[in-house]
Amino acid sequence: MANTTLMMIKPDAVENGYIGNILEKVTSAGFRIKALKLTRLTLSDAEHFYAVHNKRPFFGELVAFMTRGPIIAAVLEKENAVSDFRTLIGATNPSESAEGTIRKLYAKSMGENAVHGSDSYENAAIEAAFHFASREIF
Ligand code: FUP
Repeated sequence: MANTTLMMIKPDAVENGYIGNILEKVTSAGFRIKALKLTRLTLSDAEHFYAVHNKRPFFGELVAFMTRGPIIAAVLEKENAVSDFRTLIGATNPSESAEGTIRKLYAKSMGENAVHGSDSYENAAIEAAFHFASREIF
């Protein structure tokens, strides 16, 4: 699982019809799709996935948002996958994201920011195992 990262296309971007545009940006930037699915987080899934933020004031809103509709989960592979993907998606707050980044193009707010990207290879492996069985990763 070296050189991999875990992407989620969040409920806002799915609702707004951006799945295809975002996957096109991702593959054009040189990422190979190793695993991909449309799924929906349960409340306990979202609380577990974002447990690191569970004392933060925005936690309730974050969990409500992430469970309100389907998401895309994907495992992506590329050299420098974690940092290159975070560059491609842009800053957490889309108003601070660089021009041309996925969040600048497709997100409207910090709370609903279109995509997730792992922040380390260690977390990428944990997050990939959260979403996918090993037989679903190619
Ligand atoms: P990122 O790594 O860019 O996805 O951002 P974080 O892990 O810091 O935050 C995870 C999610 O929590 C963000 F995508 C949106 C939400 N969040 C807020 O709503 N408000 C904040 O102040 C920080 C994060």
